[in-house]
Amino acid sequence: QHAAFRTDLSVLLDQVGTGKESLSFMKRRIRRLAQQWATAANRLEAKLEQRWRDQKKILVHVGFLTEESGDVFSPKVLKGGPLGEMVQWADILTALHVLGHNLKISMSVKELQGFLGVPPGRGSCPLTGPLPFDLIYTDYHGLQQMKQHMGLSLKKHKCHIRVIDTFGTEPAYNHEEYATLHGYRTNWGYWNLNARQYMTMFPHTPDNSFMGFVSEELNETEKRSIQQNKVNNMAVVYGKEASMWKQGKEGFLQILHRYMEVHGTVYYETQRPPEVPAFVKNHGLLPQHELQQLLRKAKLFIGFGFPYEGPAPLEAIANGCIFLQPKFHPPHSSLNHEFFRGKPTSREVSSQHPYAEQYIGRPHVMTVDYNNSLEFDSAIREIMRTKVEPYLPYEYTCEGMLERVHSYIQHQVRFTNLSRLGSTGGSRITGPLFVPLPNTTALGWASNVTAPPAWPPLSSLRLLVSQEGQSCVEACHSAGFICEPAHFRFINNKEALLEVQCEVVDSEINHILPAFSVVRRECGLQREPLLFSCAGHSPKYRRLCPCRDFRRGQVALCRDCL
Ligand code: U2F
Repeated sequence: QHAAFRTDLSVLLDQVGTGKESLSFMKRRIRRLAQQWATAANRLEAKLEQRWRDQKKILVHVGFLTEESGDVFSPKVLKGGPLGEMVQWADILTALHVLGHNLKISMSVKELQGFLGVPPGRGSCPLTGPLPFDLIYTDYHGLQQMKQHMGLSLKKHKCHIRVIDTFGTEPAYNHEEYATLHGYRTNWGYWNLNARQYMTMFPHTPDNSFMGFVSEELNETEKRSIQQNKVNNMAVVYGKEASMWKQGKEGFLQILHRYMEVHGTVYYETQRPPEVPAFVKNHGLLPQHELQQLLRKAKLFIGFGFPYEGPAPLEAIANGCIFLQPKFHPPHSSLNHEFFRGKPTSREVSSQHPYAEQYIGRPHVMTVDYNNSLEFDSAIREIMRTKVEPYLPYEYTCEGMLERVHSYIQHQVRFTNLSRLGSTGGSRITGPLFVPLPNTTALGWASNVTAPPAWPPLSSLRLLVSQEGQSCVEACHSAGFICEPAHFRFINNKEALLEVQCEVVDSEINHILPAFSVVRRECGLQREPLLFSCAGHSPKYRRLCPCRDFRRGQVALCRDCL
């Protein structure tokens, strides 16, 4: 059946259910953005020109909101607890509904069992028959619950699963045996999925798929009125929980206060939290739409280093604020910071919000060393002088999110075929892929590999060689491309190594491969497709990197990807 776009969200709102603050928060959000989604649906529909889209049977099982996982988030919704995850789930549900799919939503193990075909009350009998869904979106908690329910048959149905995973999971952590043997085992990883089945909140490591969320969009009239009504000396502090204001913040708050009126939206019960200085005008935790109003007036939205990578800075920038945030030197990661410890990634977080830093940047975003009071002081003065327009990257608009989710659903269907590397049939790749670029050695590549039709299409592939110690994420990025893990299978061969003078070509299980050592003239190919990794790097190796082009403002999609 064809998936017809939907602009009426009432059925979805009924499906979300009631009885918890988290659900009420999500429903308020869905209602508030309904018009914006409808407009986006109409635009994408026109853009796709009647193209056939399969209607999929989709189960969304939100594991972290189930009682069985402890649901620590719901009670904190009105108390300054994390809301980013709920923002994202609300938007995922809306996107799937608007795209016209056949949606079932589960927020408890009982509902999960019901949907997977075991009558409630019969306990956790393993699911044996065929899976009644084409796709299941869940999270790590939900995955654990599905394993308990489905037993061994989870393995068989694995390719249908998508895991919403805020900070991302790198391939080395995802491969159970490899993770266990090489010190990458964490509480979360090791599910042996294809790393692209993990879907993140921001485009972190391209090994995962970027799911994202949306932010409020403004029309031209609103943009103009915002610019006219900006209060040049008004700052809003990023941090809805008192603990985010703790320790060592007084110094730069004092500097800030010298120039600006400081506002906060910190949750409190009866009196001002002691962490929040008296000169701060604290509004208490605001409903989302009231926060947006506050941001429309403010000139500056200022981060103190936590929370990491949340939605709020994008909302602030979309409402015409400049986002000022601390640079992390050295970067924070699971190796050196409590918050990231045990997360299945070694990603180095270079500031409070690397996406804002790297994808948006000046004039909307300023990333400075907060320990240097001169630098901090001059940043504040620069911000007061600078005029900016409200800005929202296309990938965080409703249309951008619909476009991306649509593409994933229609095209990301090949996860089961990984082990059939080098199989015959499908499109034949010929001709050189040659990228003459500074700092990266260009390789002429003229192999006759045959492979199944690829998505992203092969026309997007650019082969690069990284520097020693450089990951493919960095190598591709520095050349204006993005690493594309789906293309690894096309470059993991001797032909791609043609211009490298290898004395030996080995094939091994190591997440750095394909790569070569210049000193030892050794080349290595990857033997385990699950370990193809954009993120991997090693000081001794130069890596072979499958890069691809991308659409401006929509990094998840290549130019010919839609
Ligand atoms: C991130 O979660 P947070 O919830 O801490 O992220 P924020 O950026 O602070 O805000 C999430 C939403 O909270 C809303 C705001 C954002 O959409 O509109 N909000 C509000 O409604 N009222 C207010 O007064 C202030 C904010 C991240 F998303 C999570 O994945 C992480 O777990 C967490 C920790 O790093 O940070």
